[in-house]
Amino acid sequence: MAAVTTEKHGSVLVATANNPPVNALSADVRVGLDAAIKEAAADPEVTAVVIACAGRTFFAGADITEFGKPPVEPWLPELVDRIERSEKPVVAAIHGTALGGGLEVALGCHYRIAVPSAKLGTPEVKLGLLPGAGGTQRLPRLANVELALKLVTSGNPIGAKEGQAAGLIDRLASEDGLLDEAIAFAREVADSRPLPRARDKTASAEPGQFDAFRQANARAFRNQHAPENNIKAVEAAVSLPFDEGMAKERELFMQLMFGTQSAALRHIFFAERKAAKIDGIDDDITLRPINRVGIIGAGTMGGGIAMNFLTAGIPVTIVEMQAEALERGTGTIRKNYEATAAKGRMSAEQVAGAMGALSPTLDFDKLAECDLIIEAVYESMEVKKEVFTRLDKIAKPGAILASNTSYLDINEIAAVTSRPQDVLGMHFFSPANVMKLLEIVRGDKTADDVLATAMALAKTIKKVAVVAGVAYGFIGNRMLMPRQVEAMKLLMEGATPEQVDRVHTEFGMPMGPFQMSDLAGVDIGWHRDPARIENVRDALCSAGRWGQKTGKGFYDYDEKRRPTASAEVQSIIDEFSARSGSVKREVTDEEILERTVYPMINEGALILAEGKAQRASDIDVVWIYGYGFPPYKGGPMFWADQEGLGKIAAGLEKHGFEVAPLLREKADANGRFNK
Ligand code: T1G
Repeated sequence: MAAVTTEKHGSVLVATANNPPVNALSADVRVGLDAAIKEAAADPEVTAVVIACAGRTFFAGADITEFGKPPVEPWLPELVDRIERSEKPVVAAIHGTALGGGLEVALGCHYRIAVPSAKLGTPEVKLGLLPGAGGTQRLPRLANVELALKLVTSGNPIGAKEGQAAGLIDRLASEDGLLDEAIAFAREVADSRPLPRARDKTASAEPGQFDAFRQANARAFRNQHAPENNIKAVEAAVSLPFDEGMAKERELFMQLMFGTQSAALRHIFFAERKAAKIDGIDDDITLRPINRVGIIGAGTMGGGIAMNFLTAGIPVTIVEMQAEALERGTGTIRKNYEATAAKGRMSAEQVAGAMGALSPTLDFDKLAECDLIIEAVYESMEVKKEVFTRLDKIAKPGAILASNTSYLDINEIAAVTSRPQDVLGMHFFSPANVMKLLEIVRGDKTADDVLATAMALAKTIKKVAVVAGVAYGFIGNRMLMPRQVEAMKLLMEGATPEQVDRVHTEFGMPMGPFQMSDLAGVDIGWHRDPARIENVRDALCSAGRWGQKTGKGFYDYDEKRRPTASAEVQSIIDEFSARSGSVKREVTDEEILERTVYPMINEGALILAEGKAQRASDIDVVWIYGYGFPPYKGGPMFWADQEGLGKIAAGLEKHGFEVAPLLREKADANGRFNK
């Protein structure tokens, strides 16, 4: 099937692209569109052109799979220019998501008609790029600088109605009449001259508008190259004539295209999608129907997990042992939804719908109606075994039994049931209704359809899921442990919590190891015996320094939870440092980075070698979506590849670590974790 077909509807030539799944503007599509414009120009009967797309969406952008390969003509900016220079009006018929180069094609057209459900966006910044086919020059001219800056630096789409209000869309079509209405629109404008072209308009800005925008977004854009280049390109649209602005856009685009940050972001784009594929299981395996989900435990995790399904329209039965805990849990769910509604991100009806789909109960047997049951009870193997023993007796045949455990052995839990094939781990990250990562832990006996059902469900509840093998801490938490151990050792040698955390936030992490410990709770895993003080953590917990929840942990916190260094903590550290016989010294930032990040990569190599992660890019996805690893660094394994595995191995050896065999092997071969 040709990538673009043309058909005359009277005097209107309709060019329809068909490049599933998202009509990416591949070379074939570009050649086809170019031919259609030439065909229209050569045919005296043709008075106007409509560019449309078959399938689910208008062009969703340039074809990202072509990046890094030798460019094939016509290049997209050139094609958009030819469309705009057409002597006959070209109308874009937009449905689905007109994104990136797709929106740029539409902006090169003389008119744009869209269905109300269509979305317009320039997500290039999320790939570390900028709209490189004239988007930064046409958006400010057709709409305004403020909207252009918002679109190109956020990467988030706007709806067709907002687009129309801003001047990007000329007309809204009915949802099921787009093509006919586009053809009628083309007929209507066939003779109107001069043709409206973005390049003939000018863009203007308020004095200081760009710098004010930079300041307002400094924190969000920190360490990233793409946002600033996007701003510079829009500035050029105001300060330069169109063709010079286009040249500036190209220069700024090429800087990004060949930078490491875009390579990292494009890696993550594909890694996130690859993570959803389970090696050895057919994509068309029959999934188990999930019509009702049971959650055991209405605490922070149980309530957050429940919200994921309620928001996706899946009824939930939530079970607690005590009425008071159940009341508190369902109250928290309602409060969270109401807070979301207050921000305008949900309507009151949606809140009512979600809460209406929640069935709180003290009756454990009610779980017999559920197709998937997730336990989110206390992190103790004994407690979990007890729960699964009970579940085995009451859950219906074929129900999937999942544990939300963060560390524990799924095989051991499955073994207490008569149905280990129906058991797996679904490890959500707190807050479970917010964090996108879901580790799906595959037990030795987990059935393929159970695993595939959980993976498909993850997409339904808008999670990014990664399959993990059974090992203490699975993937993310397993890599976190050596980092935390080393961070504590560095305190004994003279580093401070502030310094260690600063190194990590400067690296791009949202917070450092000690800030994270205070957020999660210094007391997690503490033996709870205040008289037993064997290390810094025991001393902090015994002193009531449990973290943000008690107003103090490694840091002191004010009423707004802003951290300040604590003299009491420093004296505890100094005391244990003296006891450990460590000689306090100046610890450099570089040493801190090497001793806390390299061991994570080493652990990642062990995870890969043991087959506990399907691929290195899955580990990258875990860290970006579960722990806020900076996406513009591509994840720990991608970043290690960029640093050079030889450098990582040498750094580990320098600090006395045993280099994982797979890392050593790849370092010696000058290899990479990610292909
Ligand atoms: N190029 C190539 N493949 C793409 C693609 C693209 N632009 N977008 C999606 N795919 C593949 C994706 O890898 C997956 O493949 C399948 O399509 C379904 O995608 C010059 C330079 C459109 C909102 O950044 O945001 O234009 O895994 O699973 O959840 O200025 O895809 O099935 O083999 O995501 O329904 C700008 C990226 C490019 C849009 C649909 N455009 N795509 O979401 O499906 S740069 C983008 C998306 C650019 C110009 C610049 C989403 C979607 P597979 P999916 P979805």
